[in-house]
Amino acid sequence: MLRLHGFASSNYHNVVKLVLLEKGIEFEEVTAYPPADDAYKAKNPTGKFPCLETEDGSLLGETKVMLNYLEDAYPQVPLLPADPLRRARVRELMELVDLYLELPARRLYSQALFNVAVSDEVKRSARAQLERGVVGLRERARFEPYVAGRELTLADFGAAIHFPLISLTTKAIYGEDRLGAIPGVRRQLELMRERPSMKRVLADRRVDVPKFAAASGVGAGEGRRWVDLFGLAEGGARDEQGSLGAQRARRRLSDGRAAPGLERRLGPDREASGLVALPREEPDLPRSVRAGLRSAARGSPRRAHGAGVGGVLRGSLCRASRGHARASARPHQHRVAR
Ligand SMILES: N[C@@H](CCC(=O)N[C@@H](CS)C(=O)NCC(=O)O)C(=O)O
Repeated sequence: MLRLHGFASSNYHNVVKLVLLEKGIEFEEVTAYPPADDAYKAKNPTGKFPCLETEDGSLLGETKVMLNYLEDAYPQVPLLPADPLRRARVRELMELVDLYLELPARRLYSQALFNVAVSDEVKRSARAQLERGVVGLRERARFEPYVAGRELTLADFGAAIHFPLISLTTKAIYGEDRLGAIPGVRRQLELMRERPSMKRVLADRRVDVPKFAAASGVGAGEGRRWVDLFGLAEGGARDEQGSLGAQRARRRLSDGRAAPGLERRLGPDREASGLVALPREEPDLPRSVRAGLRSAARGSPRRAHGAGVGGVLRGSLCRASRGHARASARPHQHRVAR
């Protein structure tokens, strides 16, 4: 049986999981949280999550590679068109979403989601990349109603998982949901949310977020905030489908006084975004981790990592988890029954 190693709060993990579910492939999820320990790195040397173990025990890293493998090895439920050019177009859309939308948005997650400011320079350069992505999506995506046209394709899963967080993040940082105005995005997300695969992924994510927060070593209060934030991201471009957590998060994020102990921290960028409410105290991360996050947010080359400053599911938060996870002898890896 195939095994998907990773964690159910992770965007990239969930993209692969959606494709496994859509294709009706039997698989087992083996939960492993960042930071990658030696056992995980033996499976995926980059230490990135997820990694896919094939039926013969071979191991694959990199999400889009996994998707293409699943398409080649399990063609019964096709998620790419037969025509080579149309296949290439789907793959172009997947690259566009990852490179020019998800990765730059990820550089902003630390401020948008975790109250750790990113520098103006990071905001400027992320915006330039995001604009390429927005223009690319407008020009290349079809949304008829799916990203690449009338058929559901591999490109729809990354979109369904990443778009809501990108919307939330661009609204928080630039005061505008940069995807919201693209015709068809909202409808595609609505359709995707109706799919049983997506319902299952979102339900599993809800269960995992507190575990992920605990594995990352943040305190209970911050953990609850993460639950709320992920709930908010479920709403995506359309709010009304959000969970209870999403509704609570919206209240917290929109009026700074709704939740006890929270206040809006005044500052030019946050003030403009109107979205970030902060705990009265610093988030309950250890001091060394907060210093690391700030340093990364300033764009310090020593700390900068991957595509830039950290974010929730890669980079800073994952780095944030490192100290804690090492200090606590908490086992990192366990199997989850499906
Ligand atoms: N290019 C990778 C990106 C995967 C990625 O960034 N995963 C995050 C979790 S969503 C991660 O591994 N974070 C831990 C880290 O960066 O150390 C892929 O496509 O699989």
